Amino acid sequence: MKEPIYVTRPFLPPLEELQPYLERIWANRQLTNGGPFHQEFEQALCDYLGVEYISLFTNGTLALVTALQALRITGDVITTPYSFVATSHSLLWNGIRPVFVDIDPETLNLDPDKIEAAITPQTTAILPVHVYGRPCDTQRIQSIADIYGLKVIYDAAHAFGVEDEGGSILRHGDVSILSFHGTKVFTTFEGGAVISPDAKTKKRIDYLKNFGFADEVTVVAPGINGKMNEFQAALGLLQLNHVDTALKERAELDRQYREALADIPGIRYLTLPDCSRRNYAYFVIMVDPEYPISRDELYTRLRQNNIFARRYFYPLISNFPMYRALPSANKSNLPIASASADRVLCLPIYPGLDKSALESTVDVIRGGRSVLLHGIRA
Ligand code: T4K
Repeated sequence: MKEPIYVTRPFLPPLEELQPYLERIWANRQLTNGGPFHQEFEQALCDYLGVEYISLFTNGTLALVTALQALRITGDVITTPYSFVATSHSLLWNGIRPVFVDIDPETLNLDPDKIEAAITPQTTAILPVHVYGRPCDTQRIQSIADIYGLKVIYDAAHAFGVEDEGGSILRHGDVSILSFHGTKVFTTFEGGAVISPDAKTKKRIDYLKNFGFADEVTVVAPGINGKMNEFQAALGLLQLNHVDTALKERAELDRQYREALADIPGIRYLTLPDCSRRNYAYFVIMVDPEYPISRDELYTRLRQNNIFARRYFYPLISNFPMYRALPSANKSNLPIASASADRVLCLPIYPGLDKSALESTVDVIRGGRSVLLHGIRA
């Protein structure tokens, strides 16, 4: 049996590079609660990403839940159904009602043309996602938010290192959140962060992630435990030494896929996002109706060949039981998101993916065509 080829694999630096970090943790015995690695990693990340205020979290979901708390978001929030379920779950965890708005067919991000029609007196914020690390139309979203007095919280879980002409895309909106999960381009195994625009917001978020403690005897809010521990922070510092090399490798794999898949009828890949620095977090294809077999048949065919592509993001969030009764979850309100969820397939892309694995993936996709030519369905 061939080695499985997964949609992603974490990039792990040489094990011996971890040793000195572990020795420091063992020596000073500060394991969590804002220890030295936590402080160092927060600063190093600010420098790397080109932002001023970062609060580290134990994962991206708690970062998002806490960011919404910190901004005191209530009522209804406009968001995309085309994302990982944590995006909408963070709203429910805050007693907020998600209002789903359709996506743009090119970027697969929230369609700014459709946001205004969904705003009501209950709307307090917009929660867009830079899906696959492809920047949202941040200018249009901000101008709508300004007109209607709404906050903007960016779920930037996929967008580590992405920049537009003005710098990091994490600077947009009222806050942005990142995920450093093991499946992400930059990982601390589990981990996340909130990027704030000013010291005041960061301070409030830092209270909230530490039970609401302002000092040893003062609790200013019903906070949660969202703290990143020293081991995670050490992993982050170590990863930062290698992230540029990892992103370069991803860029090369992305280029190879584009070249290899260019002439397969019915297979369409997304155009490169329009930004000055990309992170190549996912390689996304759409299996269109002219492709001889369905998306799900291709997905199964890849699995039969030990290639574990993923249907991110199918089903749509709006189809899950806790959301589907919402009026905005109706399929007729979300035609582009529904069609995209039915066609999408994310192909394996990660540093260390060897050329032969990429070629096998492309061969199976090409095979879908020859299968039809020979009159056999997968
Ligand atoms: N917002 C958005 C837009 C998100 O995409 C996410 C997370 C969040 C918010 C929340 O952030 P976190 O709270 O997670 O920090 C994964 C991840 O669990 C999730 O972090 C991620 N998005 C989502 C898109 O994908 P699964 O269930 O698809 O992962 P899993 O375990 O099936 O892994 C996929 C493949 O990756 C495996 O087939 C093999 C490989 N893998 C995975 C892990 C965990 C490894 O090689 N090593 C590993 O340790 O959800």
